[in-house]
Amino acid sequence: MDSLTHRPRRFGFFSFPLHAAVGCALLCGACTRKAPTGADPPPTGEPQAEQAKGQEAAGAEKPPADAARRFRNEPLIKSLYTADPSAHVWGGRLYVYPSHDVEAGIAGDDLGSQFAMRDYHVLALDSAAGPARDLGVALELSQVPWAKKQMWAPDAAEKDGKYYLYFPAKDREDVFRIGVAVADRPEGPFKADPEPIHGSFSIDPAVFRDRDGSHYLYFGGIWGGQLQRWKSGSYRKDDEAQPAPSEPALSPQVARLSGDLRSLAEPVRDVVIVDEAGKPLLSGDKERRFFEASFLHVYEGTYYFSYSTGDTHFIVYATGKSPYGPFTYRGRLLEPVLGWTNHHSILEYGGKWYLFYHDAELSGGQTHLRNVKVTELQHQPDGSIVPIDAYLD
Ligand code: FUB
Repeated sequence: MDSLTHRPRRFGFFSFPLHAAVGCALLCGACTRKAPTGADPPPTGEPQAEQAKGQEAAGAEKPPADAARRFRNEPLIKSLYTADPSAHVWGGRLYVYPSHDVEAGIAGDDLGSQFAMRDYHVLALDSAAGPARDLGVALELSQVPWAKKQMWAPDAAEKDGKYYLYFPAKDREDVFRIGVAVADRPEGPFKADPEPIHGSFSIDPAVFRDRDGSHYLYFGGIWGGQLQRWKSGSYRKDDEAQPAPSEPALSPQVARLSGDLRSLAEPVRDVVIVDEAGKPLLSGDKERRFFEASFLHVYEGTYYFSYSTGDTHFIVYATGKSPYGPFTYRGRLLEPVLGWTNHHSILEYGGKWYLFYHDAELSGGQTHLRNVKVTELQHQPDGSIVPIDAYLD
């Protein structure tokens, strides 16, 4: 299927999508696409008036041609808005650590200011098909001494019966850092370390445990994720420039974690993603280059690094022989979803592989009000992944 025929039309980075207007029509039953059931309570903390404000912004637009398409999967939970799902199995049980989206009444911009999340909830699933149950608030912004705002995509790890929540947030100087918080139970409550992880920066932490028990922290995101401000090696507030289109793209970052999982055991290094000729992907190669949402999994001894291409809206993957890379680009694994962002995790459970992802079905297409979903993922005998379309037709 030609992805261009169903790519949602969007206006600026993280800005309000055209689909929001479509959402109004869907909720009125005007289209055939599945709409949130009327019996569901409105998500907590998101006043209807605030949602309507957003819908007016795109109200003048006409629905795109793909508005009548049916979604492949249902939201895992409808009582709150969730995004950026990091799924784990602890003690044989499935948990999801998502972002908790809220309507903060902040206008969308290219830095993602409207993503003004203030806490994390943990979800539990009784089966991979869902639904998910909300286990409550695991960590709040007010409990993190160094953080000022914007609790973005988290991840979690477990070691020796302790649970570790990794999360990005802006510090008092509006610099994104990555923090860690520790709990005795998967659902928290988590207690945050007083300072962010030394040497961390940018967004979207993802923790990978290798077979030898070592843990690696991947992170980074361009544009609102501020990775470009660090390209000189130190933070430059006004340096928003990406490399020239013919230059190598900015790389995601990785470092091995120390044994207590609360600090970096080594200097951060670039995760280099190369093309089939071994050349680093270029900044102008927007359908393949890294944007945000790092994730690493291993399948049959091969390391798969997957990520979002951001402004082209794909989840793509690259493979390598080490958790450090380099990784060779292999292809797309998730086509664009409803909403601007695309963010995922991949997990084996009960002998099958699953992709956890999000879209904005529940809010009718409001990019900053998303919902997590799950679908099965297939590795083929040659190691490639069968690309997933979030729509049925
Ligand atoms: O949820 C806020 C941001 O949107 C995440 O950090 C990105 O990965 C994107 O999903």
